Amino acid sequence: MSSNTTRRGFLKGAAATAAVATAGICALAPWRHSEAEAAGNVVQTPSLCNGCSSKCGLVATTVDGKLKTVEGMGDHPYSKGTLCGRGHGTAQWAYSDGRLTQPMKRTADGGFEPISWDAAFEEIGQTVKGILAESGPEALAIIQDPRPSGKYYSKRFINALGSANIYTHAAACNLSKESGIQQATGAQNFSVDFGNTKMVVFIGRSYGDGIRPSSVKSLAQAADNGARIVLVDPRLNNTNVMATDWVPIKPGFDIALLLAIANVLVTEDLYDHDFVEESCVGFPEFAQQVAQYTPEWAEKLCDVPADRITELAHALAEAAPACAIESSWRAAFGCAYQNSFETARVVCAVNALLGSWGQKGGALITSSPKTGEVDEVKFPKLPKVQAKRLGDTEYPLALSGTGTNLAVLNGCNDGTVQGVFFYNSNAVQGYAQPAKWREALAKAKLVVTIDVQMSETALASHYVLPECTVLERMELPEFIGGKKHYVAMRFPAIERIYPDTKSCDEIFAGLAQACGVGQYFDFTVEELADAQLATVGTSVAELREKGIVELPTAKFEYGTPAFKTPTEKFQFTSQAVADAGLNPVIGYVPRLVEPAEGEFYLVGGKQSIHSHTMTLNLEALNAISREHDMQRLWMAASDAAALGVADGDTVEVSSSEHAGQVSVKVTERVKPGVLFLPTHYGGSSQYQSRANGYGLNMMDFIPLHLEPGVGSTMSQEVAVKVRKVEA
Ligand SMILES: Nc1nc2c(c(=O)[nH]1)N[C@H]1C(S)=C(S)[C@@H](COP(=O)(O)OP(=O)(O)OC[C@H]3O[C@@H](n4cnc5c(=O)[nH]c(N)nc54)[C@H](O)[C@@H]3O)O[C@H]1N2
Ligand SMILES: Nc1nc2c(c(=O)[nH]1)N[C@H]1C(S)=C(S)[C@@H](COP(=O)(O)OP(=O)(O)OC[C@H]3O[C@@H](n4cnc5c(=O)[nH]c(N)nc54)[C@H](O)[C@@H]3O)O[C@H]1N2
Ligand code: SF4
Ligand SMILES: [Mo]
Repeated sequence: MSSNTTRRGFLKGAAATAAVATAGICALAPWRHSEAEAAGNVVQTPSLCNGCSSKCGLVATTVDGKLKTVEGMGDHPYSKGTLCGRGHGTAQWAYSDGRLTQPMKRTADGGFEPISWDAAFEEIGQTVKGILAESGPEALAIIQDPRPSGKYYSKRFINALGSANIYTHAAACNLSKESGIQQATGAQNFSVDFGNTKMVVFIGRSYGDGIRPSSVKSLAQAADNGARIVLVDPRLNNTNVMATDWVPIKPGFDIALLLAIANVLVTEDLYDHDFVEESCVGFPEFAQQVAQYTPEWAEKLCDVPADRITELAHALAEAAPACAIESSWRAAFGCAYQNSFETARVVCAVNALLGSWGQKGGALITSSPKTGEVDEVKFPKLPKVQAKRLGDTEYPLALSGTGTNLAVLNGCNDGTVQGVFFYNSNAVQGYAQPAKWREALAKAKLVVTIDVQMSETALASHYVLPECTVLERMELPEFIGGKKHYVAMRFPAIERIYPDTKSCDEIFAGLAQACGVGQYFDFTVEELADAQLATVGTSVAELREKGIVELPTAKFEYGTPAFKTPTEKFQFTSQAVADAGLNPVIGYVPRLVEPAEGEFYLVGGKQSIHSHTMTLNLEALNAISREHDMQRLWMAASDAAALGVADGDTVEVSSSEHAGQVSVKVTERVKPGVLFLPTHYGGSSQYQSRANGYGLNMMDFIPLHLEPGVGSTMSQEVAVKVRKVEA
């Protein structure tokens, strides 16, 4: 036997792919160890997937130095032994033909030419120093999609330069939702106690499409336990295999449905008096306001029959406190509408009336672990940043950890921002209308993108710096919260294939050196990782051996949680919301854009094999899309009949902003009057041969307007026309 390793602790339970596979969501053949073993020198390395922000634990197996397979890590709380299809697809990134292999610089004619790292760092450094001298640190900004090393190094880099302008993708994901939950509960998110729940209502969240393997498994367990699982969605999504009810709803009116449920609970005295009296502020004001939101009122807005709303409210009251409105993620109120922030507050209010906060089977608020202080000589502290982050004054309700990245777009337009860095972010294609991002970035003096491929954002940059791919690098420890606490780490499983690529830490250290702040980056990623891990009682060596380590800090118990709001109570009213000029009492806010006669609502959603914009060019995943025509626009059969459109026909979709053609999937699974577009398609980088021009990008259709208070992108505030394109 030629294997030089045995199956180690981190593989425990890795064969447990069954739950996901039986849900029909992602059935990839588990790896056969013996086959690989027969082939040569087998090495297994624990690491973390980078296919999406879940960063599931994985075990990579190489044979003679070449990646053979990846499997979900048995003990990782998100993978629980299973990776989703994207995890398998993105593992191939190292060998992808679409990779960036050396630094690139934009030429005068808009093309790109190779440049050495030294020259790129030097030129970027000079431009940054010029911007600092002329306009100060406020003119610099960085946008990053939080990754284990990325979130540390991008913040340290921009802060070292004296700028507070660091943002994530959240304004195009879950900013409104998390900001709303924060105003009500003090936490940014919550989870449902699926193992014990009797009833859960999903508001436009699809575990079967927007996947995290552990979530699919826990929902499957709830379904097996006989829980009632309600999907409120304008389309019947792929969680349907585990659901008991589909409530088709008019997009952007979930807030009306939820307020009417609250109305029934309050007016019929079905709410939890103890919780409301002991643990809440503002209930009397809320109760007075909610009296007008009757099921009949809601029916006219959201098009769900009043008696169905009443039945849902009664069923929830019956199941309480072992039930909850689930917290959702993006589509319905993460960043979609003018009322997304408020919808999140209403979700929290319903859970409060049900008394489900902290209860078995209810809505749980858990904690997250953190690294402690590390040696200040080796890892020097930065001077305090004096400047305020751009956007925070106009959008005071946006979560402080993320901010609104659209402040950068606005800043480029009005000249306050002149230098922009992107790390692991394709803002141009996904955070607002691409044409508007391109126009804004064209005004900046310096745009630098750190990516693994020529993304649409890279194309809008002066310099493109190639990172080595995920399984070729080590990153800082990733701390994972929940009922239990863990720390895991990304280790390199294969040698770097292209010597001219660098890892996140190396790139930021090089940039910092060139910009005159190199003294803050004089350590290796492994040194910092070890120092951080020592503060929680473990080490790089232990993680390399075990893959993941549980930390003793969680201390979760059922019972009313400590609400970390300014009032230390659950807040039906919020002073911060009042200060932002909005209604402090949780209530109704309408959506902004209404289709005129003959127009449609347009909604989007994930597909199990793609992540946002980044996986579309990967050979295996793109091939699956093409085999099944997954780029198609979903249209209700009755609408298709009225327009004379048959399955597979091509239509032109147009909004005030954009027009484009796509073929149609005619279906009974979408509400009449609503069109559903998968969100991954419509690539426009000519360097991505498979993604370029395949399908439509929903963001092209969306007017640029920001949600009041939080500054989210309002990704579904649009009305579209459709006409059949004659062959
Ligand atoms: N059109 C469209 N827009 C969207 C979405 C969508 O589905 N479609 N989804 C929305 C949501 S929910 C979110 S969370 C955001 C996500 O927005 P982003 O976080 O920006 O995600 P992606 O659009 O996938 O772009 C990620 C970029 O990182 C690059 N990348 C991948 N691996 C690496 C790596 O190892 N290192 C580096 N440096 N770069 C890497 C990819 O090539 C890609 O260009 O987008 C939002 N906007
Ligand atoms: N496959 C895959 N999984 C992912 C990701 C990915 O890119 N691909 N990304 C991860 C990330 S960053 C995110 S944010 C999550 C997103 O996770 P989700 O929010 O669950 O994802 P979506 O598929 O965008 O939306 C879910 C459903 O919302 C419905 N919907 C749209 N508009 C409305 C509305 O107005 N009201 C209601 N009630 N429903 C509506 C859609 O029809 C869709 O079925 O997924 C995570 N997991
Ligand atoms: S959910 Fe899928 S793509 Fe995301 S980290 Fe986990 S395995 Fe990777
Ligand atoms: Mo997201």
